[in-house]
Amino acid sequence: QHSREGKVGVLGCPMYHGQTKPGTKEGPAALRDAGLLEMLKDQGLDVKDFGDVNIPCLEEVPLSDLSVKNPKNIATDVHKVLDSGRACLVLGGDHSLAIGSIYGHSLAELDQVVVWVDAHADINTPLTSTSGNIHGMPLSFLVHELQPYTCKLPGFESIKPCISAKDIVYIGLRSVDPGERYIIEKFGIQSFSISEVDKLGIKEVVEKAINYLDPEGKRPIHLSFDVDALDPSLIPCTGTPVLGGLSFREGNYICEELAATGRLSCVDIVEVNPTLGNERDKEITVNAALQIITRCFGNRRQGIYPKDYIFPCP
Ligand code: HAR
Ligand code: MN
Ligand code: MN
Ligand code: MN
Repeated sequence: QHSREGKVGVLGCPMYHGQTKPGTKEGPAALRDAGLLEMLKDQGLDVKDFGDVNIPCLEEVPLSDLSVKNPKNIATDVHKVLDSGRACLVLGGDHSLAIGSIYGHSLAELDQVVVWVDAHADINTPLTSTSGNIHGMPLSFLVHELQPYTCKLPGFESIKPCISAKDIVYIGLRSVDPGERYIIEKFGIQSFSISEVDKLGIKEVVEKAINYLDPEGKRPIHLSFDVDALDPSLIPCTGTPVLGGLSFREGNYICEELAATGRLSCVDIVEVNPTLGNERDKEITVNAALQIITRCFGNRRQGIYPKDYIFPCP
């Protein structure tokens, strides 16, 4: 069992080919410029910035090659960060980056489980997708059981399916395509849509999610957090907002509880698009995302103090 606690590697992933709005490539810079690294250090973490994954531009490489290079580069870098003994924080970028981050996680750790917090299920196959956008498909390339029902995209040969349907939990879904709902039911994927959050409350949802994925509490956790899971009032700068999302408190709670397991080894924060909306929207979005990130790495709302805290006495 690795101890990545207290050690974080930050990896920017300015991915934008998974959808049609290029501004997601500005996500990592917006989060860093707003003081992400300092915030993490201030909470007593050992933080190392691994820079950005090399994401080739459309102008430099033909489209058919992008699908080849991007997931592979992301996977290689995530593997590297995890092998350095740190938890990996992947800053997106659109959600197609999760193809690379989850695959990269599988190269470093056996037996990961995936918590997918999102308004969307992102499990369309290239055959069920009506948009053709890869950020709506990442899980379809990764789930073993789906492989007979999907086609290999040219260049995805380097990405091997590495998770089972039973090792995924969704939280916050409220925009699910027919093919995706069919997949969720056919393969029995555990889903706590926003309706279950309404019905059960966030405490029970998170408890059930963790117990379902790993009743013995041994497996590394991959959190793929799409900021559009939160209500659009909290995250105005995202490409596909859906009304009626998680409250800020629910989002914070999910991350606090996952961090408390001590087994959160990789976190994706995706779909921040700082080029949408005005300056105020950008500030709201980035602040919300930053706070969510700090919760993932042990900053609790009840207050914390570092291990080496010296209690002053006269
Ligand atoms: N389900 C739709 C599609 O496949 C929209 C999903 C994409 N939006 C996201 N992903 N932000 O979470 O095109
Ligand atoms: Mn998503
Ligand atoms: Mn390794
Ligand atoms: Mn989404």
